[in-house]
Amino acid sequence: MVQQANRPDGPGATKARSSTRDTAKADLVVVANRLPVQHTSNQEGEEWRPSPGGLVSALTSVLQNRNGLWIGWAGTSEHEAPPASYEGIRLRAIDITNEEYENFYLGFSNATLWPLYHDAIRAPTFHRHWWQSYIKVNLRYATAVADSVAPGGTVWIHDYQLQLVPRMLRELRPDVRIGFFLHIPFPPIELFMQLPWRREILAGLLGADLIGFQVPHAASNFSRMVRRQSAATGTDSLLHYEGRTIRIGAFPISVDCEQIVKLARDPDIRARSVEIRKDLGNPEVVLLGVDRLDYTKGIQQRIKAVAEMFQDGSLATGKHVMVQVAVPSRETDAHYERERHNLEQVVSEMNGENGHVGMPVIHYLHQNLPFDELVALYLAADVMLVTPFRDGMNLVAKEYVMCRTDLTGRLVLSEFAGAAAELRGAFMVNPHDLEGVKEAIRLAVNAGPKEARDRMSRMRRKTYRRDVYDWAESFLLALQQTSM
Ligand code: GDG
Repeated sequence: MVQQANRPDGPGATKARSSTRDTAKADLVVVANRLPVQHTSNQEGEEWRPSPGGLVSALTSVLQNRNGLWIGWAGTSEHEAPPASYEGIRLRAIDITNEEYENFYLGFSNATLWPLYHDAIRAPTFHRHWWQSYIKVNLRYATAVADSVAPGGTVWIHDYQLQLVPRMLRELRPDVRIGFFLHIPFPPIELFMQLPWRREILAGLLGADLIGFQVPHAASNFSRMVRRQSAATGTDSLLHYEGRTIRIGAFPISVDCEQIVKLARDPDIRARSVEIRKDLGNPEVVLLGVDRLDYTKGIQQRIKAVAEMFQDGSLATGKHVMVQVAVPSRETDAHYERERHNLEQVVSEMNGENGHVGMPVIHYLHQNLPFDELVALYLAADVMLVTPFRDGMNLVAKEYVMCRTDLTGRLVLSEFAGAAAELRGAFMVNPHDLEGVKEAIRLAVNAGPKEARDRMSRMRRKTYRRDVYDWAESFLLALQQTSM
């Protein structure tokens, strides 16, 4: 992966997991479901590598400057322990048993909270034993943090898997400053009310001094919910609860703009994008989708729209080609298995009905690609299709925009992605409205160079203004300014 060139097991990395306990307590602790390293095996052997992505780079950089520690699950219990340090920051691994993986992770996190927080696109499942496991694992994280953070230190907790940690940690360590950031949407009141443990989740979050969301709408959903369900009073941005003041705000996440622009200008990657277009038969227009294979991303619906356009003649075989990358995700979950099965059926129908020999209309990759290959694809694509039914932000949209240094390329974007609030130059769609999606694709495909340029430069200016490093710094600054 190009995004993170330095290896966590390189010179200076130590191997013993317990060594984190021997060193001084950390001034800043990041707590996330996963550590920033992942175990990989290839022909050369096995190793721990940095997890790709701008989030890891940004959090690593703030931790490096502040005697930092990252606490999370290594993603496996079958291999040797992860390194005790990475890029000058210490790592502390949380153990999760196979049973907890089933109940806490696949169960409560991904089959209860994930669908509930994404507008219940799939019916959320509620099981009491999943909830018990969620409490148990959250307490394990909270205890590890309490044991690792310096007096008066700062703790930044991430995402929906760890919503009870703020309160648990406050009870163990009232001296520390606690921030929480939710990467996914916070649902409207009517949906959140379904959760049998809604009060406990809200109380868990209210243990923080600052609670951050991707967009103002999510922040206000949360504040209104809290005022209705608890003794908290206040406004959308400031709550008073149990004698404390809690700040609520929107902190839209972004990407590593400089890094992406650098890759987009790399001659090898540019040459690769030309090669990709050639391999696709040098069509007039390449349409691209890149998503984790997840039912929230609207992949099938988008492919259906494109298929209908081939049928009604607005797209033509040979002249227009679509590429869909669907990155394997949560494969042991039945919902995801079904999603993959249905998606592959739609893809093969589309090719069966519209393709010619040696000329499919959609190229489908169920793979995790190296990031520079992804950049080459972004460069090869004339029209990027990002049509989730609901998405906290959607970084793919921002990555595409940052890659288009020559101001070409058009983005079709769901109004239900957090990114829609910033990327106003996109062709906006309601992904549930198939005719509307087709019309937006038609407009994007046929947009003239001047219109495309105006739209793209508007989106690039906006994205450039705040990258992922600014996001991390602004959250931590707001956290430092909270009253304790
Ligand atoms: C959650 C929220 C929020 C994709 N395919 C490959 C690959 N990717 C990378 C992309 C991008 C990331 O994965 C996907 O990020 P998204 O934001 O689009 O979506 P989620 O995974 O659902 O993320 C989301 C985000 O958290 C951050 O807060 O925006 O709303 O759901 O960076 O580049 N990377 C590589 N190979 C691939 O094949 N290397």
